[in-house]
Amino acid sequence: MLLRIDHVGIACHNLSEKIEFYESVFGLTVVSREINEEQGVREAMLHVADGDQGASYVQLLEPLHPDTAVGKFLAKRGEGVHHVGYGVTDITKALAEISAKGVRLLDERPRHGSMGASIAFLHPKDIGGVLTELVETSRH
Ligand code: V0V
Ligand code: CO
Repeated sequence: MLLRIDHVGIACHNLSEKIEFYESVFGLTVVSREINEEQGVREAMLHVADGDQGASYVQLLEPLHPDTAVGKFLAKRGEGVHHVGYGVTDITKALAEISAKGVRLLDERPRHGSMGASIAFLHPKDIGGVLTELVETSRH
C-alpha cells in the first residue's frame, strides 16, 4: 500500500532560517514554497532523492498562527519531527482500507497538499504516536 516515504514534516519557528540551515548543512534544494491556509502552514519542500516510486523530500513547516496544528505542536513540544508522509497510488482506496482496520482518519476525504498532491492524515494516537500523512502526487 505504501510506495515510499514522500516526506518528513518538520515543525519550526522560522521557515527562512530553517531552509538556510538545511541548505548549508545538507546541500538540499528548495523545490516548492507554499502557504496552505486550510492547514495553517507556510511550508517548503526540499528535494532529497528520486527513486523508482517517486521522489522524497524534507517538508519544513512554520505555523501561520499559534492556533493551528503546527502552532499547537510547537507550543507543546518545540521544534522537531511533526509527521511522516507516505506516498500511495490511490489515496481514496488507501483511506478506506486503513479505516476498515480501525485507525481513525483525521480526513475522511483528501485535501489539497503541497505541489498539487492530495493528502490525508491519520490520527497519531492510532499509529503509535506518529502523525501519519498519505500523499497521492499529482504526477504519475
Ligand atoms: C498532536 N499530537 C501529536 C501530534 N500533534 N502526536 C504526534 N505527532 C503530532 N504531530 C498529540 C498531542 O500530543 C496530544 O496527545 C494529542 O495528539 C492531541 O493533541 P492536541 O495538542 O490537543 O491537538 P489537537 O487534538 O487539536 O490536534 C492534533 C491533531 C492535529 C493531530 C489532530 O494536529 C491535526 O489534525 N493534524 C493534521 C493536519 C496537520 O497537521 N497539518 C499541518 C501539516 P496528549 O498530549 O494528549 O497525549 S500540513 C502538510 O503536511 C501539508 C500541507 C503537506 O504535506 O502537503
Ligand atoms: Co506534510
